[in-house]
Amino acid sequence: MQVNPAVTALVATFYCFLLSTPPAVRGAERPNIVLILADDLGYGDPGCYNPDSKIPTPNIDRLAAEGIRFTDAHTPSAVCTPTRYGLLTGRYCWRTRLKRGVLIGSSRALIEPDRSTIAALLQKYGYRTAAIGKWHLGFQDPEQGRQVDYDLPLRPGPVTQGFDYFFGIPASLDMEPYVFVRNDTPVEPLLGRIAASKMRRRGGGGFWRAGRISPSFRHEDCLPRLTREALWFIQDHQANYPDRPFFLYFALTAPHTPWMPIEPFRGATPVGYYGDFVAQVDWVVGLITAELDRLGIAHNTLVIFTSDNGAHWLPSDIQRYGHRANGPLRGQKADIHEGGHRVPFIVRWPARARAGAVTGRLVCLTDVYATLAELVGHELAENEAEDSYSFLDELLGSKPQQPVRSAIVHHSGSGMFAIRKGPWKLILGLGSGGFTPPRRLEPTPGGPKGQLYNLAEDPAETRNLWLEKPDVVSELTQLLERYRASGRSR
Ligand SMILES: [Ca+2]
Repeated sequence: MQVNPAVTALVATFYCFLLSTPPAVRGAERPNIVLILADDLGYGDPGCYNPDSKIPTPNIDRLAAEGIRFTDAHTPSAVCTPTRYGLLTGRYCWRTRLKRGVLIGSSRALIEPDRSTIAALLQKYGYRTAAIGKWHLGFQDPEQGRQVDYDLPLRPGPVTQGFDYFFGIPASLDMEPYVFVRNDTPVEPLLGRIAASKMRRRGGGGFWRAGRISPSFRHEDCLPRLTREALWFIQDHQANYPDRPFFLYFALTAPHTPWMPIEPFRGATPVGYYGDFVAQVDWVVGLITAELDRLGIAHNTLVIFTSDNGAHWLPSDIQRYGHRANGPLRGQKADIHEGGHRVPFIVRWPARARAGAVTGRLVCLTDVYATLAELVGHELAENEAEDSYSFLDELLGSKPQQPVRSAIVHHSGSGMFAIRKGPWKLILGLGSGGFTPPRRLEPTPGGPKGQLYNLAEDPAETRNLWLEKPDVVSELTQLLERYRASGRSR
């Protein structure tokens, strides 16, 4: 039979189109989603990111080997609260009332009541959603008062912002009040007080601030308790809602201070309490993935593992332990330099995503929103996830159906801005903008007013090209201004 070559070509083109178009994953095929967010874990802690890491991380390494490891992934801020806002809403936090720093345990809700979150999005598409772990985004309406009243329902809060279930602590593990909250209620009254612990880096015991505490709360028990809750949620879901997919946002309280590894991990690494705590974090990751295996649901579960900012790791720690928690990157947590916000980012989805891949694709944690939206076939509204770009094509190895991120805004703990496009990174200011001294420097007459680095040639940000490349300075400054003024970068 003669076949018209034009028809053959047309059919071939059609099949190519089908293959290159990632259809939204529908109904019963939708994957479970487990998003594990470590707290202050550095780019150089997991072995898969740093062959010289002194901390064994076999479970995180296994996720990377079975999934995709991103080498140029960034948190939208170099500290906790704003990163969490950005991750959940797909929008940079500096657009909100919080312009620098973080919330504390008595802060009112930061996420605006009319704003969607990834949890609310997934709820709409049939998911059961849970947040377990550190919230750190405030409770109750800021219009109704300044301080959270823990005797009243903690609404707005996780359960009004898209989560069917919440179990966790209000803020960081070194911030009072020290109490577990289930849904919108503390599990125990805040009857006690605890004095501050100042033993931060030597002598163990960890660091926390003085304040209110519930009778049975023990800092050391926090991570194991949260882990049991996360495992329980997965088991309960499979037992009672097997026909629906679930979304678990598991926000670990570690390896943030206080560094309090439990017994099997004490002394397990040559990196002190911090290293032992990171080893415990890795074990927690392994417990979650083992549970997915045991229940036979790992194949169609999309697991994301990442961190909310870089490690709080001083030059003296590097010297003392010979371990680079932020790898070869400059700076640490809260800094505008790469050590502050470039983090491990691993995605594993055996059913659909590429396995064993490493990518230099530029992503921001705000991009999780648009990626999951594309996955379920949701079109973003104008006022939804304004700083979010889908990277679904990167997971599937397909042609992008949506614009790909070309630039990213960085933000330090003290509110210093930077913008990155291609190899160029422009920082609006001198100094680290964070924990590393000097935080801010005034320009000298005739000297640079900010910092410009070429990360392709100088990944450790050692050579400031601000004066040599005025065109790049001008172009990136304008782009950042546009992103700030327009209320969106998508
Ligand atoms: Ca953090």
